[in-house]
Amino acid sequence: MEQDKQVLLVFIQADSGVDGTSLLDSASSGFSFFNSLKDSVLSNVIRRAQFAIPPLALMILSSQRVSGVSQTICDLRFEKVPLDRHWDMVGISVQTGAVKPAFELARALRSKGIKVVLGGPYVSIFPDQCRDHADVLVIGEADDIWKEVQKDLLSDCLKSEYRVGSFPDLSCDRVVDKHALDIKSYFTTNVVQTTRGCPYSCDFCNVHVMNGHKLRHRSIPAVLREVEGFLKQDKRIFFFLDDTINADESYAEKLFSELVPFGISWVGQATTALGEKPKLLEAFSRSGCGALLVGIESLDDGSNHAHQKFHNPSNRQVECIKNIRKAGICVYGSFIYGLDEDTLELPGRLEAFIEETGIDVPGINLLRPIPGTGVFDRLAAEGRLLHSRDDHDAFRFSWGQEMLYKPQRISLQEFIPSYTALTGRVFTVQNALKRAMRAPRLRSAVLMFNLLYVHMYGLSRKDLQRQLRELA
Ligand code: B12
Ligand code: SF4
Repeated sequence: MEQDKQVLLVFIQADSGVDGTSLLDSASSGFSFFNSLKDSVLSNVIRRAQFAIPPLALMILSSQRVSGVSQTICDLRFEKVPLDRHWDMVGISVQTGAVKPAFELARALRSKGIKVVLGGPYVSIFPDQCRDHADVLVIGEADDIWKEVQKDLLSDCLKSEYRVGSFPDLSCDRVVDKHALDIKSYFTTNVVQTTRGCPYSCDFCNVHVMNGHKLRHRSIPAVLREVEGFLKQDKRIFFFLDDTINADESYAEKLFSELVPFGISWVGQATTALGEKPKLLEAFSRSGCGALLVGIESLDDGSNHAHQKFHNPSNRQVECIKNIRKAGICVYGSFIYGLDEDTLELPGRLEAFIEETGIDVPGINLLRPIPGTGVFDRLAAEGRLLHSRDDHDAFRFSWGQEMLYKPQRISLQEFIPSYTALTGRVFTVQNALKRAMRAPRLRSAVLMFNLLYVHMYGLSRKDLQRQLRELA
């Protein structure tokens, strides 16, 4: 009997960030054995405990089965590429900030005669930059076309490019399963997406570029079946990966009301507008929502507008966040300091806002101009990027550890000390304990996140101070 063709699907680890923060330049830490041991232990804890969820994209692809092809997922956050086994084809998911390690892996595999397929956000936005690094490119959302690629592999007629003509229709039922995953590596494997696309156009984001502005829905019965099926293998918490789980309020209300009997607990991402919708809030709370990440970005409407973010006006934020927390849902508030209209008085307001609202886990990010976003092109045109616009490696994934552009209204020499002073005040052990004590739920998780941030923002300050010295 002929053996199945073996396909490996690889998810690349980022240098830093949620994949396990480390100093961008370890020499600046004043190397000591103790320091590096502590940093590597904490980096491991962060990787495993913080967001150790499987790559849904690769679960979706491996669930598109073709007879005669066997698929395995390799997540480089937890394992090395298993080169001791035979692979007919390796697919790599290329994210924009991790292009370099993806291309290096592709080169190493191709030198061994293994066929390499590249897909994912970077390939979909910058196919021309990827051509020389792959045997096959898949451009766009590959939910359906992946079967065609596998069939062509079987008949030995792979094309050099597969381009998805239109966004896949999510309303037809595609089963997502976990057979290709190593379930025990993860904090949970219950990752579900109910909609794709985003009606908004924030210029620092490329979700609307990759997935379009129209919200595409999966059918509610299909999502319910998926939740039921997932629960049989893994009873842990669910992550709903939709960018805005309340984007279509009536769909969300129906879905989460129907999920109440499943007795799950879940987390997701929402806009603060949820705080003004009591029925939806109640459906979220009753269906087991423990925490929501909300993107607040700047407290200055002018700044948000300068970046094409018009939803969530600042005068309604406080009330909305309080209402969400009153419903028993923790709030992870994600801010960006350094947007175009931000000034040096913003940090004081931000600290007061975190206190007033009682935000359980604050995340104070630096703007990351990601190639392929509106803000990247604008900053390049205005001469405000700190690296050449063609050097995509320079715009790597990292935590709030380096400035990649010049803020509009604050000089870098003033901005960096102002940001590091802010994170130094917000992320203290004392504040971590206080936030955990007052959290409406999930107190140990709130404590863990806040304590990890004390460590991570400490590293961010060291890297930024080094950058400031270099700039001087
Ligand atoms: C869940 C999530 C995470 C999770 C899981 C990571 C993951 N990618 O699965 C965690 C929390 C770990 C995470 C971490 C980070 N994330 Co994140 N994350 C998301 C989120 C919300 C959903 C990802 C998802 O599952 N989408 C659904 C799937 C189905 O879509 P997809 O990944 O695009 O895959 C489709 C196609 O691209 C293609 N495809 C993808 N891979 C491959 C591979 C092959 C071989 C083929 C053929 C096709 C193919 O087919 C898929 C099916 O249609 C997205 C936003 C979004 N809407 O996508 C951000 C997003 C991917 N993250 C982003 C960022 C910046 C990060 C971090 C850098 C944050 C940080 N500072 O540390 C890290 C980087 C981690 C890493 N190693 O890449 C950016 C990436 C920007 C970019 N252009 O690359 C996004 C787009 C958010 C944004 N607003 O810009 N993230
Ligand atoms: S940041 Fe969120 S709301 Fe804004 S465009 Fe991206 S996904 Fe949509």
